[in-house]
Amino acid sequence: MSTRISRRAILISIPGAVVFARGAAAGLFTKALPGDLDLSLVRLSRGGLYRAELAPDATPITLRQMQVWTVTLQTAAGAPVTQAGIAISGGMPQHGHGLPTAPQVTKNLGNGRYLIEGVKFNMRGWWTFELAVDAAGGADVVTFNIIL
Ligand SMILES: [Cu+2]
Repeated sequence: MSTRISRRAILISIPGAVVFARGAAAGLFTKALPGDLDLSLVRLSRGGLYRAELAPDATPITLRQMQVWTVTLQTAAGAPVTQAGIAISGGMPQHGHGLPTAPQVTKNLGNGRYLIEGVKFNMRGWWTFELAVDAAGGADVVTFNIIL
């Protein structure tokens, strides 16, 4: 009698666990896009120190192809930021992973323009592309949102 009851309890609890696991997985992968997502390729840094403009080498931005981009950096007042250190990171906030490549600034083009090589996106969705800028005016971060 008691084994019959516990067996029944197991049979009931297994589908429950499956439903719970599915729900948890769905929660991980279907986070809604923030409604106020700014998709502009011209953005002010978080602390307001810099204004950055991203120029992909081709638009619309392609999937699974190595790209060369240019970023133009200015102070908030509009002066070119000519000697900046720029570290690049990013990823997909909804998926919890970073960029598939490690893009880097490979050339200072002068007048606040910098060449970024090694940009690639390997899936559709919402990507962030972050520039950690370190220059005479201080350190600040510019975040771009890109939807592919
Ligand atoms: Cu992803």
